[in-house]
Amino acid sequence: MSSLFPALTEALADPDGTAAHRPALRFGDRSLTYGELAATAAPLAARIGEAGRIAVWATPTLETAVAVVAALLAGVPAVPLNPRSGGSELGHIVADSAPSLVLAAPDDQLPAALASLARVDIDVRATGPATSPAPDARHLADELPALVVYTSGTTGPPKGAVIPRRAVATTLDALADAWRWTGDDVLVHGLPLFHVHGLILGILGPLRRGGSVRHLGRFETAGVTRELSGGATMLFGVPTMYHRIAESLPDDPALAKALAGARLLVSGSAALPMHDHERIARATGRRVIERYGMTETLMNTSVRADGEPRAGTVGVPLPGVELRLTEEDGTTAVEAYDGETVGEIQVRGANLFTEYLNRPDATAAAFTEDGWFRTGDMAVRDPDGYVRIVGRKATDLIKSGGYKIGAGEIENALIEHPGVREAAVTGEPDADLGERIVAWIVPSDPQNPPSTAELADHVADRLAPHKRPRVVHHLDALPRNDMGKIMKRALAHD
Ligand code: MCA
Ligand code: AMP
Repeated sequence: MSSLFPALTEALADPDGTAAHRPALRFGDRSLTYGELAATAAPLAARIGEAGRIAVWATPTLETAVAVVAALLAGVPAVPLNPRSGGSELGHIVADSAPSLVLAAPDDQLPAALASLARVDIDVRATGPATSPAPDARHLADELPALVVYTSGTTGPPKGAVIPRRAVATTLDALADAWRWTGDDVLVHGLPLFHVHGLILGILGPLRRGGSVRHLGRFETAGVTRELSGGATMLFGVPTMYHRIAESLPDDPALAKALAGARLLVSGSAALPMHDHERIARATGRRVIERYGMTETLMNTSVRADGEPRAGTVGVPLPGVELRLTEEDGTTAVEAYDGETVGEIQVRGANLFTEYLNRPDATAAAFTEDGWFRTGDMAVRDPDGYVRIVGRKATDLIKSGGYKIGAGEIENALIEHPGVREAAVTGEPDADLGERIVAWIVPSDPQNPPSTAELADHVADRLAPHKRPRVVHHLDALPRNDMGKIMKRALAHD
């Protein structure tokens, strides 16, 4: 396949050319031009070129961006790790993905779960011969994995979605078409770099266009104001970020002015509530547009830059994405475009992942016989094709802060606490997070139940802080049906 990053290839070929001097990445006060990125990523690529698969300690820093670009230049699949992951989650990901080494910034302290891996430090100031590592063409074939991104299911530990190079290229080019996204755009965001949204869209997206990205390190409205008033043209965020923006707007005219001047404000990873859409539109005169994607499919639909920014919808299928709604049987297509017939969204196209690593069973279950991927998201279609997501099939998947979290993985972690005899986890509406995680536990000793903080720390230490329960209810017993299955709907309505 041709280069994923033409501007970088150009900078490699001509280190003194115009392309080489264009800004590529900025994190705080550290930045790299395309020439500098080429000069630091190419030697790193040469160094890791023989590795089978590499892990990247994916802090929100320049180092992570350089590491992933180096892996892509080398044709070596990268597994981004959440640096806040707890021991059992990291242990699972490392055992499952079996990387041969981990790339980290020189001063990163790596946890015990990574102790068995060889470590290569990422030195963003190191330069080598500005030549391409010229990896074997075999390594750069379309179907070969670019990234393995771990994503939660309803039960069990996260699964590694294997994302091939063609899916990355396809999705980014489809978004370029939908958003009129060019090398002149300057993106600002504060998303984590171990998921599709922050890493593929937020870092690889600008690099594929030959444009630039300014990462905020951590999301803050002050950073959004600063960057959008200082030349940035686009903002990406999850609904929680737009909610916080909407909350700040009444007292922050500079933020309103900065947003009003942006070319495109894009929200994704979960539904942006209508109330936040309206508050932002009123204060800035600008509409946030939504796009809909998934780790396994990358991006499926979007409101187009030249289309009607219809709030409450995720727009229309992107170029090259086949989208259908199906009836309960999962195979009969819903023909209606009436804004009310609900069906499961299924998609096909070059934007899709190839498989779940080491999980042929899960991969097979995710596709229909004729190759449609079952998203589990439920939607209706307006007469002109705009898609409205109305819910999801599995109640055991929770979206909190834009992170997908499986109830089962939290239940398994809670049960490991000596003070917990039984546990069930649900999501409930939360104005800031979309949904908050609620744990329903039967304590081992009803007189002395573990505190909410203790259970939150327990889950954060094993899994990740964003998976911690925010509310804990104590019960004498979990409601079960005749088969012994926990009746979660009864819990949520208590
Ligand atoms: C709190 N913290 C703890 C504990 N409690 N740490 C350890 N143990 C505890 N018990 C820490 C947290 O780590 C964090 O640290 C701080 O306290 C506050 O945490 P929290 O309140 O949970 O979150 P927040 O900082 O308020 O974060 C809100 C957020 C975040 C910034 C919106 O949720 C976020 O970044 N979401 C993005 C999710 C995302 O990118 N999803 C994409 C996947 P500290 O303050 O130091 O940080 S979906 C996707 O990719 C698909 C393809 C798509 O469609 O996009
Ligand atoms: P993840 O598995 O973490 O990649 O999250 C993918 C899921 O996020 C999808 O299956 C949807 O449920 C949800 N999602 C992503 N974008 C949107 C959106 N704009 N509106 C509603 N849900 C979304």
